[in-house]
Amino acid sequence: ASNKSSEIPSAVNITLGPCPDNPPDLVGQLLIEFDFRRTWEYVRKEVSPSLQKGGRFKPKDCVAKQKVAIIIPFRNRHEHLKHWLYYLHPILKRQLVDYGVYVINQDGEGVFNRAKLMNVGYVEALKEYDYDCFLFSDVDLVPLNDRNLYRCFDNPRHLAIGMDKFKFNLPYKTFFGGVASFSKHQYLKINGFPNTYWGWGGEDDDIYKRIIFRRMQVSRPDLLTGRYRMIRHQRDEHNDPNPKNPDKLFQTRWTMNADGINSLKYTVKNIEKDILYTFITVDIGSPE
Ligand code: UDH
Repeated sequence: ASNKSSEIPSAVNITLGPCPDNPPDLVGQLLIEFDFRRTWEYVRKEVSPSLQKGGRFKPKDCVAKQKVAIIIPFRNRHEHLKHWLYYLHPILKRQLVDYGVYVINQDGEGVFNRAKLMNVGYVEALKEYDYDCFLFSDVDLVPLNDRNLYRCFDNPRHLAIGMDKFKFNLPYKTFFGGVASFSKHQYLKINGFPNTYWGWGGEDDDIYKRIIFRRMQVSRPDLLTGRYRMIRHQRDEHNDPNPKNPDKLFQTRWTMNADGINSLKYTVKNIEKDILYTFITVDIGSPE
């Protein structure tokens, strides 16, 4: 009994190794269905274990190579958010990333502005944690394959290349909508996203142009890995196609230097920490 204490090491020093590039628990093709009977209680029970408040997760047996902020532009799509969280949390856990989910909720009933909300997400996420990768996702898009990795690559990455609504193909070659990731460096190189695309349309093409004008390329998964299911819905209120947006695209080369992360202005109204997500309500103003 006298030497019992010497059998117990005074400090257990376990150094975790880096997470593998090919996470071993991925399964490939997934069955995705948007069942209206799925409740919030059920989703919480299924996916909150191992999450930390605010929709945060870290692999427990290895050190993730990237810290990924997942940013969702949002207003009035709670039903979609429920399905998104139900499917994406388990996928992201299997992908072994150190991540947090930020839902950026546009306050009020003004005209929607997707790209500006995504800029807000970038700034707000960085206030919380030293993220080095930013992944922007629409709330109604769920990948059909967990090998479509939600992380950053050598070039800005477009992940949602094969949506079911476009018959699992790109609608056009330079399409950049839906889900995309940027390292901090790549994002800053293009001055973030435009703040001036109010209403539906154009902002994703502007972002594509920024990437090309800054001499980067777009990285993509293959067409099978890049399949997505979109939750069917009606057109939202206060997000009609804006006829001014297509013309703005002729100016991107010049406007991108002054319209972006360097000109972003907004006011945070509220921050709510749920176990499944961080919900940030912001006043982003209205078109000038
Ligand atoms: N979004 C909201 N609330 C809104 C508008 C947009 O949360 O009121 C977000 C949401 O993340 C959505 C994304 O912005 O997924 C893009 O919205 P969108 O309307 O530009 O794109 P989506 O593909 O719809 O969802 C296109 C119009 C569909 C009309 C279909 C008629 N059958």
